[in-house]
Amino acid sequence: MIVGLGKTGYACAQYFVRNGIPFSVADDSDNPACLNLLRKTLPNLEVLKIDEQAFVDADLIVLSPGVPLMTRAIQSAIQSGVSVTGDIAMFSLKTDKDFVGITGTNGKSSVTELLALMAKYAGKNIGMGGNIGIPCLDLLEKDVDFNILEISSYQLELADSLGAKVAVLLNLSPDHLDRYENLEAYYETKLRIFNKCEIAVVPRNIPELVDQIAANTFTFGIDGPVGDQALGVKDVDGEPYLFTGNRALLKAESMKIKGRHNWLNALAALASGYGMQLDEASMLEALLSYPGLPHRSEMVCERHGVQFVNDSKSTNPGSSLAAIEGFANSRQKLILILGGLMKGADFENLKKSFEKLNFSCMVYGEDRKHISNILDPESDSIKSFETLEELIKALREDTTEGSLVLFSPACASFDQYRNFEHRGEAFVQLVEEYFS
Ligand code: UMA
Ligand code: ADP
Repeated sequence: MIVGLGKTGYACAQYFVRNGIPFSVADDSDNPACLNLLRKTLPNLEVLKIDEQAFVDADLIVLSPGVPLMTRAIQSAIQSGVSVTGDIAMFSLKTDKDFVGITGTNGKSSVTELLALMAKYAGKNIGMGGNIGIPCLDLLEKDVDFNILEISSYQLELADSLGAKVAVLLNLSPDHLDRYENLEAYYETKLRIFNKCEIAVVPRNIPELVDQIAANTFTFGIDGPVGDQALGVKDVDGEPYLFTGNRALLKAESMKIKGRHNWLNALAALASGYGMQLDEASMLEALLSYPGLPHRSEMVCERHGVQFVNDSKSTNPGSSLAAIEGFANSRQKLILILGGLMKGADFENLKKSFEKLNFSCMVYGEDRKHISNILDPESDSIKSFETLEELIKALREDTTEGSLVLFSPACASFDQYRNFEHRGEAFVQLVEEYFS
């Protein structure tokens, strides 16, 4: 029983068709995302609703990551002995190739793409997929040297013994609290990335983790690295350099990707590359040429001396904090734009940063009042707007030459946009319109 007919469900259905395995499909929607596509292969396919009746006879449920495991019908199927799995677990059982699994609250797509580029520069033929948008079951068909998977916490919920050759945790900060009972539950799910891995890549700022993991470990952090298999950042003649052990690799500012969070991403990708025995010189060459992904701390334009950064992919406070730390400096006036749906996230650290660093803040969208109340309960210094368009229109009055406008919403986009890409494109278009 395939539950959810989006990208995951469709890839799973194709896998079952290829392997002659009979299946049914269930989805809550009257018009599931990939129904028309699947009907090209199976014109008479009927889609069941997600309810207990549909699941009583199932041998196995393959659950799409967007359908919560706690869904009542899924829980009662489990109680009556039906096994539930996910595409990542199926992939790890079926693949005969090594794979790197990358998770973390933020930076997954950036590091997945970067590692893929490093592998290509090192002459490897790789497959890349998972949460980044290419369902992992599609990768089983490809003849590659190894695969690189971006893995979300939703996907890890359904993968007990992953068995990655290299398992990478980038960072942990509050997110998805609308789906998990508490933060611990979310963090525990993330740590499943290390189950049965051969090599672990671990952030040094979670020290208790390093001792917990029974694998060959690489660590990375913003501090100076100590010992073998430790990567970090150290100053050389007053300039920050990426280091492995006591060896300088390259000047951090020479990379196209900017901000300390991107230095950490670079170190995590390098550590993963060492784990996969990629040639170091090729990895460094890739690192210097990597432009980063759109909508992630992306410098989009400069108008009348004002710089505009599109960080629409920021859907939680942790990623906005990283962007603020990356861009806040004493030379430029920073104007931060927040807004959208908070998803139950904790904005306390963002509030501390707002108090400590000298930036101004504007908000829009459904949770705008809540956000400004948290950041600045005592005053009305935060300007608030219903839509992003009204905000950008008003922004013209607030910007002076030398300002930097950082669109890093810290929220989900679904109140007013289809997704983060749509939101980022809207931001760029509005800037073009009102600042030309
Ligand atoms: N559906 C239900 N009931 C529900 C929820 C969903 O019936 O309660 C149905 C919908 O009607 C729809 C289908 O399920 O037809 C969609 O399934 P899905 O939400 O699992 O989406 P997919 O298209 O299969 O995409 C999933 C990931 N989506 C989610 O985790 C929500 C994609 O990550 C991933 O790229 C893709 O698999 C391939 O692996 C997206 C994402 O937002 C980008 N991920 C989250 C994030 O990055 O924060 C975790
Ligand atoms: P993910 O795939 O985990 O959502 P992305 O690479 O798409 O991560 O980036 C999402 C957001 O997180 C962007 O706003 C980006 O600027 C920010 N970000 C990227 N790397 C990090 C990091 N190491 N720490 C914190 N934030 C980050």
